[in-house]
Amino acid sequence: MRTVPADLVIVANRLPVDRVEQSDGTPGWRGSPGGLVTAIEPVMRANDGTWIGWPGGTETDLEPFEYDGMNLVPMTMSQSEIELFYEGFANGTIWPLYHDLVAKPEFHREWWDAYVAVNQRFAEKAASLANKGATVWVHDYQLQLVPQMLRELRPDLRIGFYLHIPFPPAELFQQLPWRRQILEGLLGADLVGFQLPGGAGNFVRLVRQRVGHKTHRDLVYLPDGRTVRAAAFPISIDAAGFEELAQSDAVAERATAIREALGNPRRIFLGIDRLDYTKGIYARLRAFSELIADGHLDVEDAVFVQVAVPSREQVEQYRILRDEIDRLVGRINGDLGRIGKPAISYLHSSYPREEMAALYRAADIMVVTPYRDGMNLVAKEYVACRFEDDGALVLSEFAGAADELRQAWLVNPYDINAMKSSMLEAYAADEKELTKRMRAMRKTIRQHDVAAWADSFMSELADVDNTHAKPVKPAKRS
Ligand code: GDG
Repeated sequence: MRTVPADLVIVANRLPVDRVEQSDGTPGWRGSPGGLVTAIEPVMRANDGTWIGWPGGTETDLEPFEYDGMNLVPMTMSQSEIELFYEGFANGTIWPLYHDLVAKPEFHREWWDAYVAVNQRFAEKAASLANKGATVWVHDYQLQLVPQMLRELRPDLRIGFYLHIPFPPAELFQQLPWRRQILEGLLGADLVGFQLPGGAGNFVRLVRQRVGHKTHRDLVYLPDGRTVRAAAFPISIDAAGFEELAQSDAVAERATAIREALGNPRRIFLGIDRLDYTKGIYARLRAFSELIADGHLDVEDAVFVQVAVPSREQVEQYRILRDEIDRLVGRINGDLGRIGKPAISYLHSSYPREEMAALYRAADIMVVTPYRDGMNLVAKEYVACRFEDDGALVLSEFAGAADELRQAWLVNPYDINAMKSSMLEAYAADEKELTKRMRAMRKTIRQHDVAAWADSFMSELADVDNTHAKPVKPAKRS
């Protein structure tokens, strides 16, 4: 396929497709439409943009290709890069450090070296594909050095960076042996976007204290005369798309079938998370089991469906977590379940979007209790699917989504008794109470959907005073 220079280049660790075997046995691609693709697709199309990323695996010689009208450029990754860069520095150092040290981050110089090398390769690829004065939007914690590396290669570009996970306070960040390099890496961007104002504030404060640049509110003044803006852009979902899916006949039928398969209990509790130690799955299941053991709930009336989507299975901490949760679920069901009535229905698997919507529709109480989460889209998707203004959301105060979804039952996930009380309140809430809360949350989600998120980031980026670059066209929306 052609790789003509593009006016808009998206740089993310992953491409929005997975490698699959086609019916004739040859390898092909299947879209993995996450929130990011939905958000970025319209602006990609309007600008005939190009997306650079890793397709997973260790295949080499992959050529750029077109998928569903998007120009995709695959980056290769060697086995040792997967181990040192991806599982190592990205998921063994940055991920736990940025999530409040929920797990202990490891600092290894060879992991850092691989991080630098992979970031450099991504920056070089973006530099080779971007038109003169183009806009490049770099995503997430795996690629924090790309903005600066890219600016060195191509000072004519307009560069945006968005961090999907929290940006930690100075007390934690300064443990990082390479703290200054990361801050300088991000400062290569014209606009650095965070989920919440707190993350943007942490970043600006660290830049002032650690790098010594002058700052004023959300602006950083660099010695070369450039300014960098750091601001919050809370990410969201395709609210209308989820609502439409939830209203479809197929999803309605499937939701009824799910309830029936669970024995039509009075209330279904639901958790859906990547199997990650930040998500608080263990404590939430314990809280639910104690409600049964204490006699507040009965397995005849209530069941907890927990979907744990396999994630980062090569990383030791994730394997340990899986074993711990397997053991806990086995113990709870062994102690508290009855024949045909487990307390917890546990699924270690991933599902198509339709099945997710059916689960959201079937569930009366959604329980989202991460210890720390950039945003948490699952909470927003549940709200979007409750088109009858019913259902309850129990939500951790430490998820970014709690800033907007104020009418949820907000809980401290470290406080098991508080989680028990909130789950019980949500269980017992009357229709009027549920409607009042859900209606308010749905209004918020409709107004702040993913299209609004992408538009506001792109327009702020276009407004940045960068005299070399040309503006990007807004997405064409109906
Ligand atoms: C990171 C940050 C931030 C999950 N299982 C299946 C499936 N999913 C979809 C959900 C949701 C997405 O994956 C998960 O997003 P979350 O926000 O809940 O969590 P992370 O994966 O940790 O995401 C987070 C996010 O980035 C965006 O900035 O909110 O804080 O940690 O959309 O629906 N989708 C399908 N099958 C599954 O089995 N189809």
